[in-house]
Amino acid sequence: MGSVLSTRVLDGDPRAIARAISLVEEEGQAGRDLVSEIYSQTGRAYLIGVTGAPGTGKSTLVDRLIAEIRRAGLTVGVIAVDPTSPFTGGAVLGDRVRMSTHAGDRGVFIRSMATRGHLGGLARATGDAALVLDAAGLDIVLIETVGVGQDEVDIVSTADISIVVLVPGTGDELQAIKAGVMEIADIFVVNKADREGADRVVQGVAASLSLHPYGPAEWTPPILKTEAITGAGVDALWATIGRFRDWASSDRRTRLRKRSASRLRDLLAASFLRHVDARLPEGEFDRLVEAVSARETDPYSAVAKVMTRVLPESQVPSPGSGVPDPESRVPDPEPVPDPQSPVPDPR
Ligand SMILES: Nc1nc2c(ncn2[C@@H]2O[C@H](COP(=O)(O)OP(=O)(O)O)[C@@H](O)[C@H]2O)c(=O)[nH]1
Ligand SMILES: [Mg+2]
Repeated sequence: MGSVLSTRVLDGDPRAIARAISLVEEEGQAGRDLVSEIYSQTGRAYLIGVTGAPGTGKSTLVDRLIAEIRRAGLTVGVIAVDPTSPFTGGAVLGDRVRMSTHAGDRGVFIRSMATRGHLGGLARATGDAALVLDAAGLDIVLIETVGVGQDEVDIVSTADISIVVLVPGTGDELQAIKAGVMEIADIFVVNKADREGADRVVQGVAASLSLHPYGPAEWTPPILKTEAITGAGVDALWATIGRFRDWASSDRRTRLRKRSASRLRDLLAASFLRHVDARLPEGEFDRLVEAVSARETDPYSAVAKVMTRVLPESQVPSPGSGVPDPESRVPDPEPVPDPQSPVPDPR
C-alpha cells in the first residue's frame, strides 16, 4: 500500500524526490515507511562512490562525470555528503552545479546531505537517499563523500564501484592508506594532474598496490590522471567505470548481498539500541557507565546486566558472541523474579 509521496517518487517527480530525501534524513518512522514502500522498486540504479580528502576536486569531477553520463543518454542522481566548511576550500556541489550547464536538466537530480548529527545516522540516511533516487528511476547514483572516517568508507564500500580521489602535494595517499580507503578503491584518480608531482602520486599508489599480488582473474585498480577543472581525462575515467561495470557484472549479486547484509546489520544494531533505550530504567545506562569507569564492574558484566533487563530471560546471548549460545549462559547479575522459584533480590 503506497502513499501519494512514494507514488510520486516512483514517477520521478523532482519535488517528491526532494521531500522523500528530507524524510529519510529525519530518521523517523515516516522515512522508514517510505523506504518500505519503494524498496521493491530499487536495485536497478548503478551506484558510484567518489571519495577523497576535502578540496581534492571531487565535486568538480562529479560535475564532469554528470556531463559524461548525460552524453551517454543516462540519467543521474547525486548525493553529496558535503561537510564543506570555509576552511576546506571546497565549494558546495549544489552551488557549483547550479552555475553549470546541468541546471534545469530533468535527467539530473542533486542533493547535499550535511554531516550534522551522529555519523552512523548519516551513513543510513545516505543509503536511504540512494534508494529514493534508485526508485525514482535514475540510471546512475553518484555519492560524493569525504573519505576520512569509517562511516564514509562504509558508504562507498557498499556502492557498485568506489573511486578514490587523490591529489599531488598533500601526501593524502598516505592518509588514504591509514584510513583503510585503499582497500575499497576500484579506481584511483589522481586529480589536479596539471600540478607538479602527479606522476609521483601515481607511482606511490602503484607501489602500494604492488604489495598486493593481484591474480589474473582479479581486478587491479587502475590509476588514472584527471584535470577536473578542464575535464581532461574524465572521458577515460567514464570509460574505465564502464569497463569495471562489465567486468564485475557477474559479481553484482555478491555486491548487492554485501550491501543488504551491511544494511541489515546496521539497522538491527540501531533498532536494538532503541529497544535498549526504551527498556532501561531512567538513568540506568549512566549508572553503568559510572560503575565501569570506577572499576566497580567490568564492561562485559555491565552488558550482561543490560541484556537480562531488556531481553526475555531465555534469549540472553553471552556478551561478545554474535549469536545466542545456550551452552554458555551468563550468570544473571540481577535475576528476573520467577514465580516458580523465587530468588532473593541481591539489593
Ligand atoms: N589546479 C586544479 N584545481 C582543481 C582541479 N579540480 C578541481 N580543482 C579546484 O580545487 C578546489 C576544490 O574543488 P572541489 O571540487 O570543491 O573539491 P572537493 O572538496 O573534493 O569536492 C576548487 O577550487 C577547484 O576549482 C584540477 O584538476 N586542477
Ligand atoms: Mg565537494
